[in-house]
Amino acid sequence: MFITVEGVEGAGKSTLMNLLAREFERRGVPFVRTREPGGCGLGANLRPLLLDVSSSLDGRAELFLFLADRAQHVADTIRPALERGAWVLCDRYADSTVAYQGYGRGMDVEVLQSLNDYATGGLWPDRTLLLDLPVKTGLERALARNGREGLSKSEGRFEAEELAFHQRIRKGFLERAARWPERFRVLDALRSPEDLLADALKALGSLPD
Ligand code: Z5A
Repeated sequence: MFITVEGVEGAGKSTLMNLLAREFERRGVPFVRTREPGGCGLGANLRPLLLDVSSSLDGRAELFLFLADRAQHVADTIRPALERGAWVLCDRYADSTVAYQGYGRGMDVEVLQSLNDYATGGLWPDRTLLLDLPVKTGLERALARNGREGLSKSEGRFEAEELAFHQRIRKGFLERAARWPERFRVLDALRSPEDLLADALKALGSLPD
């Protein structure tokens, strides 16, 4: 089972991933936890280029770096895990490319859909948990977390975008969820982490107890 967690900045994806991972361990479910960008060796090298505020990437160059990361990630990590019967829990994946580079940066979303197909060999998640909340709340949460944890501002290239950029991304995610209702589950990210975990487990359905 291939599960992705998506959403705007500060929606709570990492927090939910932590809780889900703990729950999978408790239930003895074999799983691999991973993320994009940076879930494989190539991605770890690309991540600073993609997120560093000081890198001035052309939009198309940015797109192909995300796609290169994804192609390698699928080949090295995701497909092998699925083939040996493990669950894969991935923080962001192909829907982020359509939301950010498509709705956010204005690239053609149907072209991006095809490029994602090509990069992944047609591998789409079985279930996508979309954590939805007003973008202002998400950005406030992300900023507060960065301040508290003293995180480097060098990873803030996307956070630094204007509010309208993030609003287009939220809209993009929601449109995708409406287009593929069998794959997506939209979760209210304003709920507490514990309530969100319960919602997520319900949305996943077939986990052993
Ligand atoms: N990107 C792209 O453009 N194209 C692509 O194809 C891909 C990605 C794959 C990756 O950044 C960036 O790359 C991303 C999109 C772009 N944009 N940015 N930035 P990243 O991996 O560094 O970060 P992220 O994926 O965006 O995660 P995030 O926004 O930094 O955070 P999060 O994981 O969603 O949230 P969190 O860290 O779990 O929580 C944030 C804070 O809120 C924290 O203090 C929590 O304690 C708090 N929190 C969490 N949940 C709750 C609830 N339920 N209630 C209250 N407070 C909460």
